[in-house]
Amino acid sequence: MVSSKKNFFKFIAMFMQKKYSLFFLPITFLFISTVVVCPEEILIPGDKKIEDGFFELSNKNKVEKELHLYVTDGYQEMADGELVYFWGYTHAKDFSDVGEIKTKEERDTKLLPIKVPGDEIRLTSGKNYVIVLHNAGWYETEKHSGINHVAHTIHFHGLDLIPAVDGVPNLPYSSVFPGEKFRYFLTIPEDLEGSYMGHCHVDTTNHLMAGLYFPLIIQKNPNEIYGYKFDREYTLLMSEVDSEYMEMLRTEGNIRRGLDWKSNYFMLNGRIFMDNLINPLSTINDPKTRIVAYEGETVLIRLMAVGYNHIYAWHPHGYHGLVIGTDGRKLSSPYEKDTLLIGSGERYDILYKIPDFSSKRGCLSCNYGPGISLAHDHNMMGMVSQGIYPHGPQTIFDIRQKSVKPEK
Ligand SMILES: [Cu+2]
Repeated sequence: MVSSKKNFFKFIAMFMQKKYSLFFLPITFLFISTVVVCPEEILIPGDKKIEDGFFELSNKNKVEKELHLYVTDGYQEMADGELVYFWGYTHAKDFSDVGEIKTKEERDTKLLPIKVPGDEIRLTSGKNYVIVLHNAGWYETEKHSGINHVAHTIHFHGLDLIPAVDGVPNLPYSSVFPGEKFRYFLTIPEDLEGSYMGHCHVDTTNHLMAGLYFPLIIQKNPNEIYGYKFDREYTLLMSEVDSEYMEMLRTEGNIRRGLDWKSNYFMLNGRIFMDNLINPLSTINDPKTRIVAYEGETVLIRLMAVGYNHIYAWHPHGYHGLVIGTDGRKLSSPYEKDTLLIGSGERYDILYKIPDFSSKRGCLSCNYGPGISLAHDHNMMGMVSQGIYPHGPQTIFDIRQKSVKPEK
């Protein structure tokens, strides 16, 4: 090896004495810097090496859980009766492995229908996880649609991971094509907690906006975050969709029309509010979106946003929330807000203390007590899905008396 290196440099020296060496000089240096200076190994080691390193780092060889996520397409009914074509992360019961999906029949029998956003994933600090992404393929598209063979990834938004499991295509791994799968090895640090998201990072304008996102929660202890205790928690993910653009993807699949996107639905946990209060698909009739609490309790809201260009303005009537964390970090100086702007990718952890009405009512008109009050997007564009007010990201705080038995 030593002698071959010697010969190599001897050859370069001889070459440099030739007249035409000036012409080749830049190429020569480029060659030398590539072969001699850069390491022979590729930047990121292969899948097996990542796995070995993962187990070595984890120090226990123990995986807390292996979760299987499947990407496919489908329809979601909105509260105004419209069926919107979406892409989504879904799964089988308990996120178990049901193998590769090859037909629509297999998909519909083995997997839950897609939901936008995808179901929340909750991981525990200090544990190891393997998340397996399966591309289950498209089954609702026109045959000639340009999206029939697209690939996907999972980007764990906010977790600051190494490139190998960061979900950016070809950095260094190819994204996951129909029929393929990919394993993401995650070691969650002991000191990490908070609110995060997962989303696809392939052709992100199309894949993210089409519905490929889900809330990801890192929890140290139940009913506690950043040292604060709470009684109940709600994850509220605000997002937008252009149902006409989605229909274009389904039929034609021209992914180069990203700038044509014009959202006509603004959603809270994938739903819109309806003025018909008993509409079962409305935000307020979803137990994950209607904020129910009892006098004297503390409620944590994990607010998240996914968007094209909409900035949401989260505004609960009657309550100032204490913002204690953002983007997976504890705030050293928490602050109170009744209107909180949130843009695509951001997360806020907000505590709402519901006073005990009987002992802490401050004034006759203060809205602290049992009853219902509104919470909505104060960016008015968001409050007009399909052009109709108040069909947007709006829900209610439903505060109940202590004497009524709480439903945990
Ligand atoms: Cu994707």
